Amino acid sequence: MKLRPILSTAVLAALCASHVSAGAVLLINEVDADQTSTDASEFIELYSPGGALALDDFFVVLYNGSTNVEYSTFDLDGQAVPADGFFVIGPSTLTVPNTDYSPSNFAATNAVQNGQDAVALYFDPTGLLLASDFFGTDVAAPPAGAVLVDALVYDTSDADDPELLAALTPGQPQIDENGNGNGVTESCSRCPDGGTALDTSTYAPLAPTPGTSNCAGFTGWTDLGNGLAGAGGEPLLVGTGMLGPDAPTSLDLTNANGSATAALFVGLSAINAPFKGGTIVPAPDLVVIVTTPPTGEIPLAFVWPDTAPVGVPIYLQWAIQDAGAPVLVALSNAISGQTP
Ligand SMILES: [Ca+2]
Ligand SMILES: [Ca+2]
Ligand SMILES: [Ca+2]
Ligand SMILES: [Ca+2]
Repeated sequence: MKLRPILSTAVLAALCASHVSAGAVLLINEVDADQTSTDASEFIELYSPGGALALDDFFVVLYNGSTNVEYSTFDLDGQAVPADGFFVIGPSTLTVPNTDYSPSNFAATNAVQNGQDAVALYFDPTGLLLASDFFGTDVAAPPAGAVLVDALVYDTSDADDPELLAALTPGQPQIDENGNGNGVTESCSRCPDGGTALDTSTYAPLAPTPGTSNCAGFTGWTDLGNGLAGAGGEPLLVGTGMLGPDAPTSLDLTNANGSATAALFVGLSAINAPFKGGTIVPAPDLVVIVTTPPTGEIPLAFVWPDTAPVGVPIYLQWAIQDAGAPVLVALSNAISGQTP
């Protein structure tokens, strides 16, 4: 007589998958694949938001984009994330600061292909898998029981890889390590650290920081209010992105009067002065005059300059010609940030 297992492997895997993602216990946080000349300082940084974490039954698997097949697997059995939450896998030559683990199969040079390729993190709830079970597997067919925890599909100025993206991070962006033209001196970095498993939208090419935060000293935007409604209500200014060297930033104005003259006030200090029946927050050091498009929306995306002065506050607010405003000028809310 055959005993029926109480829980099938598939059910067990599903249970553990929900456990792993619900706790968001471990994420890929940073990958540096490309350096100047021969790549000898490649690393993969994992991040545990909760701090120390045993890494038994976790595997880091590298996939080659041209074949969509595994080319290196690092078995993390017996390893542990230290209390600071950052765990660095790098070469045994210790060319990478803060290296926590140098697997014997992590080559001294060219261990991490430059893309279009992928790094994936799996958990094995069965406790039965070996690194060799991953060897030569197609990205779409990992060994039975392996649960995908997190992944990054990346490149160095290459086209997107449809097979890797579909299998690992469907609907998510592929990250270009060379997105700022500095691939050899920057890495694919999540900022803020951690984030949501399998969501790659917060990666940016930033300076390599093995074993430490990818965006220490970076700041976000603060909404300072003080909007003044026009005919269609208050124009809304939203700043997104972390302010830091080479970090993607956007300043998006919506709900403004269309086809109207508008002025963006930029200041390095706040004045909070009465203005057109409302309050202007920035003490203007720079005023940019434009005509709003008919949609009344002005998206402005840019990369925060790495030459920006350090520790300087910046204040922004729009004023838009609007017949529905008390003195014919509507104001967006003001926002502020601080250069890192
Ligand atoms: Ca490389
Ligand atoms: Ca790099
Ligand atoms: Ca491919
Ligand atoms: Ca880091």
